[in-house]
Amino acid sequence: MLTGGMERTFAMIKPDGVRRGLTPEILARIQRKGYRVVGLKQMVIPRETAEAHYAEHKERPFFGELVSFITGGPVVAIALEGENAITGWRAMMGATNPANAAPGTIRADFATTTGENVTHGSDSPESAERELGLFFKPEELL
Ligand code: RTP
Ligand code: MG
Repeated sequence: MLTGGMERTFAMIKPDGVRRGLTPEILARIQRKGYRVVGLKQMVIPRETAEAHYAEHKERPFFGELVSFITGGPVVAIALEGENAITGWRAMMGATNPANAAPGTIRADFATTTGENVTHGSDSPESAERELGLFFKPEELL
């Protein structure tokens, strides 16, 4: 097997997804795709972690709402490993706005609004490393 494109990425089931009981469905999709779960925990994100996670959006008008939403209930934080996992997981999620998400993607299948769009995925290798470091200690990745 070629392993040159092996990557780790940070995936998250957002509070709306957890609240709606979508965790098993989303984990099943990850398993069927063939990614390896190398870290997983259900947690309420501390405000400081949420602000750091979404720091790129600090000046955007929706930042306050975004931080309130993401800290407003438990999430499932997941470290995924697989061939091209960063872009592959983003492809499984679909576009940020569910109205633009391709059929069969998580956001097309389970979400109706941009604000509450069920999952998160790192958008680059740099983001993946940064976000995995925010949510997991090295010894939690197995
Ligand atoms: P994410 O970071 O959560 O995986 O989503 P993304 O890359 O597809 O989208 P991004 O541009 O990074 O935006 C982060 C999250 O902010 C919320 N958002 N709200 N009201 C709005 O116009 C707006 N725009 C973005 C969404 O929850 C989006 O996932
Ligand atoms: Mg993003």
